[in-house]
Amino acid sequence: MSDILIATRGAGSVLVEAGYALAGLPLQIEYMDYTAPGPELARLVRLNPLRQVPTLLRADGTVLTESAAILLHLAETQPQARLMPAMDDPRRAEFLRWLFFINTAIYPTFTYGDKPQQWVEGEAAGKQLRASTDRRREECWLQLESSLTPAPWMMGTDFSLLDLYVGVMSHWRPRHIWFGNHCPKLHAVALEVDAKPELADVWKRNFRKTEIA
Ligand SMILES: N[C@@H](CCC(=O)N[C@@H](CS)C(=O)NCC(=O)O)C(=O)O
Repeated sequence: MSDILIATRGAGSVLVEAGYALAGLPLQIEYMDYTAPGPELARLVRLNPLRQVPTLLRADGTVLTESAAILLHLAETQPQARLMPAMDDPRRAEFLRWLFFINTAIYPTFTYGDKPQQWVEGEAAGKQLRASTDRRREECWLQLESSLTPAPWMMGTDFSLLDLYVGVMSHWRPRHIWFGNHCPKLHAVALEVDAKPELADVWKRNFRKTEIA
């Protein structure tokens, strides 16, 4: 029996779809729309009170949430997939730093900026929250851009989960064109990730049209 991923096309669950594809593991994907009220959302909330995808139902009956937890566990249990620097690799600490930077500084900007009316009252406050979280996200990406020199991957010669996050998140606001103009090194990584043949089916399922320019 394979793990079951509760997913929304184009959302953070793409990261897990891609991780499983790179590890060559079977995965049953159940797509739903996390923004649409109904029985599928009610089930998601029961499994993950944060009502977020990815939510993973593991073959052993346990539930796993948080993309980084799911992917780090995958990397640990599937070392042949080489999804992160090994324990004794000097780049490991830096890898962890930026993985958590993306997850704790960048990802929440979507949580609070995507649906600002969930967090503040009034149109003006909503617009302000949207704008400030968008700005904060751009600042974070610029910090990452100036901190690492991909060659060709974020951690140097070896692909890692960091590349996956950059690749997937470049499809989201501020999107590829902004990355091309402001973060050319990250943009180059995103293009390489999008071109990975092992991930072609994942992209097809999730991003109708890649708006890379
Ligand atoms: N920290 C979580 C964030 C997941 C997340 O924010 N997913 C979005 C879709 S990309 C979501 O489900 N948003 C709905 C919500 O937060 O209400 C993770 O890394 O898995």
